[in-house]
Amino acid sequence: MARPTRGFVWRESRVRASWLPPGQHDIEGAWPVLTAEATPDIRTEEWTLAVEGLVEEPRMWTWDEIHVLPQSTYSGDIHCVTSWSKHDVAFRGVSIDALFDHSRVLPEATHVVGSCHTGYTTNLPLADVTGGRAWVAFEYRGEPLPAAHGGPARLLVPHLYFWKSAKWLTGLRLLDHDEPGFWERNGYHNHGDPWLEERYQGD
Ligand SMILES: Nc1nc2c(c(=O)[nH]1)N[C@H]1C(S)=C(S)[C@@H](COP(=O)(O)O)O[C@H]1N2
Ligand SMILES: [Mo]
Repeated sequence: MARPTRGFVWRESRVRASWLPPGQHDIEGAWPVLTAEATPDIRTEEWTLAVEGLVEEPRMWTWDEIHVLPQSTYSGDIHCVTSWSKHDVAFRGVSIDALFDHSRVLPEATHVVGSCHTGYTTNLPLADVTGGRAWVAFEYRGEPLPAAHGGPARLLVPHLYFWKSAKWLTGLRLLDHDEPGFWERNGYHNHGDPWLEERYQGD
């Protein structure tokens, strides 16, 4: 009778799941809070998001206005540079494409800087936030995004390390050059692709 031995089970548990990028482990049910600042208390009535810089129509969105835009869901995984990954998350929000359709990005724009209520910033190539790969997310599993996780709304760029997903997002600024953000100026990789292990400067 082919019953798995202890040794068999031991080896199986060390087979890395295919959804995990190199050097990452599964955090399973948990969702750690990683915040450099104190969690701000932002009421939706006072929430705004600016889309500015190299766009034809700079625009400040209120909570009600952004909720008129088409919504979409990201179902997939997230990867923190500190090595935890979370499988099968489900965020809902408005794609950055939907915001940019409205503001019409100028042809010279190449990069975006996301900024936060707290002063935290992160930089991204324009190509990484367009094409249905980035959102302003305001729901997690059908519930309002908790404040500790960036609520009322955060940037979500799940194909890059999670530090790019700026919590308490207040603005997206389009630039014709790159402008490293908070962690990018402090030793972290400028791009942050988990599949290429772009963790630190020089990786
Ligand atoms: N404003 C702000 N956004 C932030 C951070 C932060 O410290 N401040 N931390 C980043 C990092 S390193 C990670 S891993 C994720 C953590 O999000 P979570 O606390 O919801 O897990 O948020 C990112 N966005
Ligand atoms: Mo992180």
